[in-house]
Amino acid sequence: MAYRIDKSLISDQNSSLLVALQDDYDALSNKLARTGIDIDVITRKAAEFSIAIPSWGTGTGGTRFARFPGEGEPRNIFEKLEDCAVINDLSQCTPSVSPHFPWDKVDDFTELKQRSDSLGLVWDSINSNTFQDQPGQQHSYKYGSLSNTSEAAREQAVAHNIECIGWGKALGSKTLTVWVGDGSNHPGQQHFQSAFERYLASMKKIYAALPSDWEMHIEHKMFEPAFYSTIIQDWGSNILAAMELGEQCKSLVDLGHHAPNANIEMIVSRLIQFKKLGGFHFNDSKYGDDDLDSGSLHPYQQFLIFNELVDAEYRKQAEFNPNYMLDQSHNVTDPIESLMNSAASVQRSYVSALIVNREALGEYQMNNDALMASNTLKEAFTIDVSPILAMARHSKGGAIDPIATYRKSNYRATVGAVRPSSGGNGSGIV
Ligand SMILES: [Mn+2]
Repeated sequence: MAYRIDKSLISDQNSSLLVALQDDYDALSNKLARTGIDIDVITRKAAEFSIAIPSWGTGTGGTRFARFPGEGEPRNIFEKLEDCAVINDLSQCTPSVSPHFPWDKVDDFTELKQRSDSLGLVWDSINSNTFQDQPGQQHSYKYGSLSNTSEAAREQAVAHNIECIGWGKALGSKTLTVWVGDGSNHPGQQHFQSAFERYLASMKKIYAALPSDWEMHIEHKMFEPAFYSTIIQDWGSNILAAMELGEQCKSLVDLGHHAPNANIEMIVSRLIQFKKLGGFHFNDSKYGDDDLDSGSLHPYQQFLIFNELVDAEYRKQAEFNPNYMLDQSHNVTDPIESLMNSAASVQRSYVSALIVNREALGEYQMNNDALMASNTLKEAFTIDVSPILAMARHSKGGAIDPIATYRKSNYRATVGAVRPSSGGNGSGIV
């Protein structure tokens, strides 16, 4: 039986915060009304916003040097689901979970589906894994998977992805996300074109097995684990592959998978324009693929990305329905707290983008008024939309202050008593 946060605890905590929240909400309502914005419309949109939790994010992360496990880490997908239910109960914007196979593989997918149903959770994109060898695996991925020079290794990787689609069907998912670590470490090690051709030929076999109502998302990553070249290293290779494969294949943008200072919001705009934006993995970074908490370093960049997304939403851009997901490594925080904080941070960027005065922005752009165009974005970004986020959560039975309520619940210590430590020496790559 899953341990859940007591609803009465949430309402008790909320009742002590509601008067102040209503004051702040009314003040913000008046402020927004002066520019013709109805706060309740924005709050309803905020309440409809959702972002998926990666199953692997519920465990403590680490680096290639070490991992320092936290208390009461989930030991399997069922316990990961319990943690995801807590996150959603308090945040009310994370109703879906993205699994990773074979990490989350079970014998009985019907049982897993029943469990997620009972916790009020649904399944987001399925992630395949051909970037590491599994025990007993016949062909190694040391020299790549879908682009391996060995046909047998490529076929094994294709078969795994097709198997993932089958498990996804059992769970009610509609998306397969493919990220491969294929690449090279030495100049000359790999023939670039031949490797990309092998990758595309393998991906075509997976695409052919895709149900007609599914999408396949390709995730690019600049470097790591390969440090000289990577098969899908940037959005250029990504969109080329997606265009080659067909309409059901789109590109996925992980914020940490670009060169430092890359203009990610412009990449997002390009993908939207050519109907190839499949989804996001949100996180933040300072040096590389740091997988830090979303919005912890570059909240303005996150806002600028949502400025493009909201623009597409308002324009009713064709084939625009991206999946939102967090993809972070929580090395020194309680993953549940980081995931709640990060989901709210992404939701905040969405809400801030909703209150941009788009009519004024459009006029400033047409008149080449760079300063006022920039100020229009900054104005929306600097308005504190916290009362909207809190009211959206409260309206759905969530916590006005998710972190405080979570700490008050004593959930971590409670599950810590029934989930023994998984040990601290393993690799921390998640
Ligand atoms: Mn990712």
